[in-house]
Amino acid sequence: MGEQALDVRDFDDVTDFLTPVDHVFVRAHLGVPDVDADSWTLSVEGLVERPLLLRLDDVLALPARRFTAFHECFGNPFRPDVPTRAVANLRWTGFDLSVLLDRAGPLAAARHVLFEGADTGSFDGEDGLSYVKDLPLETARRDVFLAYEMNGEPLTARHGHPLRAVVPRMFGTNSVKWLTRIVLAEERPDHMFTTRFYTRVHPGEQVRRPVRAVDVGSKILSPRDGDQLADGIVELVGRAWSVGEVVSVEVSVDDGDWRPASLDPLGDEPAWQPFTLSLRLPPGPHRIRARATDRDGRVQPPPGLRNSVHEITVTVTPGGAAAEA
Ligand SMILES: Nc1nc2c(c(=O)[nH]1)N[C@H]1C(S)=C(S)[C@@H](COP(=O)(O)O)O[C@H]1N2
Ligand SMILES: [Mo]
Repeated sequence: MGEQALDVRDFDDVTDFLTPVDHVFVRAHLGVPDVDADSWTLSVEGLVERPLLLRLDDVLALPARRFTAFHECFGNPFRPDVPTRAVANLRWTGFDLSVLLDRAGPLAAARHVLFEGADTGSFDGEDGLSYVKDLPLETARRDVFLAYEMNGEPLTARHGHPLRAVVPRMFGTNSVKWLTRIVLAEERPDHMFTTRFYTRVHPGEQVRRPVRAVDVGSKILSPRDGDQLADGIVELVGRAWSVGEVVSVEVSVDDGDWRPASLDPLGDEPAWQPFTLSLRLPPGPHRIRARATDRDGRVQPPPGLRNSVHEITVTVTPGGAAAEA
């Protein structure tokens, strides 16, 4: 069975700290469902003392919390080593999953939490699928957020209206959109998107693990790959992110030495970290690369892996300011 297009829409990178909603990539494996907010419900069921069934008004009445987090797609599950560099930074409004878990009361046997969306369809030759992800109960209780707003606006249909999961510092695949069902169970669910796709073997390991915590990454947002620059004095702008703080971003031009960029520290929120570097480029084509290192010492690898060093090529047209220097 061939590869499927998961990109609902192409995206254009912008240098805003918060990515405007219409510049955020959209991924949907089973198509975008048409969810009617008036009849939508969310259930919390399985190994709980008190199963819950909430309507949208119930969800909106809970005390709201907001935070900013980067949002990164793992990439195409058929080609897990190919970089797609689909990443955004978004402000979410909603509440912690723990609020619902406390109300429902997990039974002692509950070990895993399954999240299911309203989208249904076929994928990789299998029909009648829904989008299902799972996390260990303790991880879900600590990390999962349920959001109804992106950048202060109700979620759009494509991004999971009316409610979606958001799991900061984990790949976007875990952030189930159009959320309708939360099930507590003893075992992990065996499913297309839990145990078949979105698993990987980390370097130096033998076991296949679910795709969860992000890799260290960086992306040059300006200039853009292929840009023709009239001026050789360039203010490079990019963003870096990881599970923890990124402690350095280095830039190399035309295979020259790695030079440190100026990098914003990580604040209290799991947002991406801006970096900048002023460059003086002579006329002609130039290859610019960026490489992030996080506080655990993880470094972006050379080409061949999904989070490899980000590389762009720009051309300074003759007669630019640096040419006179
Ligand atoms: N229900 C559902 N949730 C989903 C998906 C999906 O296909 N169906 N795709 C996942 C993937 S792979 C990613 S990267 C993010 C993308 O979120 P976005 O489209 O809002 O950017 O949603 C995740 N949640
Ligand atoms: Mo994704």
